[in-house]
Amino acid sequence: MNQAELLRILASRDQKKKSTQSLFEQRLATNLSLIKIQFFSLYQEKEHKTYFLTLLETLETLFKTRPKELQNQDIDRLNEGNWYQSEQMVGMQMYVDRFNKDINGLKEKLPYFEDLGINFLHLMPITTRPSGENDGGYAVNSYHEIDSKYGTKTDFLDFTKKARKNNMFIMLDFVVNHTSDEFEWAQKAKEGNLHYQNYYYTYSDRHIPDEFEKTLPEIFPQSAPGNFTYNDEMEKWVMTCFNTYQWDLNYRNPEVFIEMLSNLVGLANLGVDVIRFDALAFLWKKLGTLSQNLPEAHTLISLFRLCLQVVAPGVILLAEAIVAPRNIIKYFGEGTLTGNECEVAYNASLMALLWNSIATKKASLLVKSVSEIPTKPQDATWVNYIRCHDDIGLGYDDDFVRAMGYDPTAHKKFILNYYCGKLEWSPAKGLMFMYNPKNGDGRITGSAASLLGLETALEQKNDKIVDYAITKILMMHGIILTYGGIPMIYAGDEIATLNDYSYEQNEDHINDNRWVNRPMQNWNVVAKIKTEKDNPSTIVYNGLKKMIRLRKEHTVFADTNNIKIHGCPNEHIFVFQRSHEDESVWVFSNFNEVTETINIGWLLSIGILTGKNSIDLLTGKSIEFIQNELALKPYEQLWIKNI
Ligand code: OTU
Repeated sequence: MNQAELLRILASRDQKKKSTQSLFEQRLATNLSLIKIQFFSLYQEKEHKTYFLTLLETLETLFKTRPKELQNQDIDRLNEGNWYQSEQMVGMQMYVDRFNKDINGLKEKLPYFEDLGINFLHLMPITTRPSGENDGGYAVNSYHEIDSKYGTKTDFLDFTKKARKNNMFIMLDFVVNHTSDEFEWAQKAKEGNLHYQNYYYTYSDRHIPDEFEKTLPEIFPQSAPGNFTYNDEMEKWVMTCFNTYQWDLNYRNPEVFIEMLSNLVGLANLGVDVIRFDALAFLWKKLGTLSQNLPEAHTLISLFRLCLQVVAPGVILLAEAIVAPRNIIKYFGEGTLTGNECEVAYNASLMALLWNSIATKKASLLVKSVSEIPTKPQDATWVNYIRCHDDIGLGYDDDFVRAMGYDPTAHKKFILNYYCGKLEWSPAKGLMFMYNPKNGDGRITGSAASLLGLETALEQKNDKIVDYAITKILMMHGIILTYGGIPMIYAGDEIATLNDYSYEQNEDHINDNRWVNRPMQNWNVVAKIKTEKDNPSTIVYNGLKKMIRLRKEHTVFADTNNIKIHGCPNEHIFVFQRSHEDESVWVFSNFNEVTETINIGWLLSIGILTGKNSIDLLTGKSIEFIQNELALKPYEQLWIKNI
């Protein structure tokens, strides 16, 4: 079957030819040959021809379901170019219920976002889920039925409509790797329906599961060891890489792909601008491998992207690939078959390296790692963040750690000890997440403020450490606001929220200490911002608000791959430069708890003008040199610009 043949099949259908119909045909024709190559590279042509025809029919049906207003927006977005790279983008992530009760409660808070300068929201899952443990909604019972605790579909459609009017962008998750064990397919599978058992990886005995276990790593080794769960009703083993109630979808079955494409479009049609592909590195499983980052997973993501290009081209994808630095950029489609995958990816490497720099008080590993990772494609961008709802994984490249003269295992242990209360001198207050004694791996949980020492400082009533913690919180956010990409602030961090230990009292959360960094938004603290000026929360809020404003005022902060990392001779100081045409801004961050200096000669060598010819945008003051040295106070940050 060739492309012309397929187009003929489509054209021969009894369809009224409207202008939207020709739009569909045009988009399909543009993407068809790639879609076809990729589809048949995953699913053998001989056996799966009819599925391909089903896919084409599905695309046409889906195209018709796209609301007119969103279709028009798609066209505007295509004309607009890469809107997501703009310096105007500033994001915040939140659980709708923990932020302000429900969708309508969230809508009431639009003025809060406007005050701070937020124009992009990542809402954690809001669709139906099992009533007990549900991984914060990442165990989905449906892909677009809104859970009644958040409101109704109408509430959400109203919300996205209002958001669009206010130039607010919305991101929702597409939990693409698994469904809950209560999802309709899982229920049918449990009833013995073989057709639906084939939507998951199900096995009647341990033979294949045991083979898989030889190479599959464990994601939640403490709370959900192993990667298979026995289901009594089905009397079969089912693959569950995450929690026991999250069943991995079997994308070797083309029907799963086609159905999930419809689910994806359903999500897009709610008026969502960015779709976060959750755990996408895990999409393809293969015996004898780690079953992460496999080429077939990339092809699958690319297929989703190309199909969405036909139906909803204004919607972009975010890759949640918390994997090794070199593997992350592949999710931009770099070096893969078509180059079409996600427009945005989490900068998990930067995130982990920033926490490394806080613990070591040095920027050296950060500088080495970010300078040696290949540049991302021109049209792609990062989500830069310091904290999210998950744990912090120590995704450092061991070769770089060795190059710094550290032993990777000992170094990992040091970082875990620093953050998880094992070092007396460390002000950080975090928890160990999913420690695996088999290999010494562990991850870290805790809120930004607690990890940066605010909780300890307040307990000790130590003003100096309180000041340091506040400065660190602002410095870390200053980096994600200027680094290049969309900064994503975790709700609560803008008011320096501490760890929330109440999860220990909740039986659905007790086994998952990520809940320590998923606090309820404290509106009492917010109410005091106007009156209590010296409060750490107020200082952080106002500091962030100012940095956000400054970001938006300078086009250098739009992401055009215009970043240059400088290896500062002072290893405690992280320096990078953002440039656009004749304008440059250099961001300096001191990771040490003492004052650090840099010689004027080095500043001149990277283009900074001296003699009152440069200013710090944050204070508006000119840069002072004392005896030919620039001094940065503990955790101080400068945004230097020549005038
Ligand atoms: C994602 O994260 C979500 O962000 C988590 O909240 C979910 O629990 C999970 O998927 C399952 O849906 O395991 O600890 O290596 O780190 O994809 C976080 C990648 C997670 C994983 C990441 C996953």
